[in-house]
Amino acid sequence: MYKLYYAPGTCALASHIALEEAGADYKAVRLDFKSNQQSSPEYLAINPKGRVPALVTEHGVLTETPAILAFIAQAFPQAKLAPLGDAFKFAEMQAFNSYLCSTVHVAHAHKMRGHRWATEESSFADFKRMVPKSVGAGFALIERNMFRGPWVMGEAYTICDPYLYTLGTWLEGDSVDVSTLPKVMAHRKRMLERPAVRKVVEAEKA
Ligand SMILES: N[C@@H](CCC(=O)N[C@@H](CS)C(=O)NCC(=O)O)C(=O)O
Repeated sequence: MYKLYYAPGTCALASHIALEEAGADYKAVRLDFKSNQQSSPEYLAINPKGRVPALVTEHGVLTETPAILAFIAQAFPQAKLAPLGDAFKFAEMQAFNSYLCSTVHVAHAHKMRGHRWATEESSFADFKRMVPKSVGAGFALIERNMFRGPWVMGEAYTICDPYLYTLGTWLEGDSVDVSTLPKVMAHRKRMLERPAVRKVVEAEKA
């Protein structure tokens, strides 16, 4: 059985949804960020990065959302969560997820985690002020150039969809004007029509 370490409201939601969509046998293990459980010696022994998600598999522990999502898609081919037989399409999907991981998520992190990049209090305030603009720019590009519809990659639902959905749930908190993102917002709604998505969202709330 797989074990997914997560915390509510985090990027781990994407992997959680993908496991559910894949019909995987898994257990979701919640970490309490308020008590900094992600930095406890017990968790650092599992994931020395001190972050979620971490997926414990029979082969070892996987971290980094794009890697976990690609693993799930390949480990459960019957779930059809990726174009497994097409190297170019698979790479396009990875390009989308890499953009979310390395650009959009990192822009968002400047709101709460400024200490990763600076020491001055004034820098943190500046980082925070920039978030609506930097996260907004990432999503504007997705809205304008990257999102195909009705799913991220077009007609087929892929592992890009739970990831976009997850980062999309942060938009209002990041003070991004969501009225400028009609496709992204319609996608967010469309995702909630999927039983697996609703199940995981409810489970993370409980
Ligand atoms: N690049 C990683 C980022 C993981 C990450 O930063 N996770 C956040 C939650 S969204 C976290 O665990 N933060 C805890 C901390 O910084 O202490 C991924 O995509 O999986």
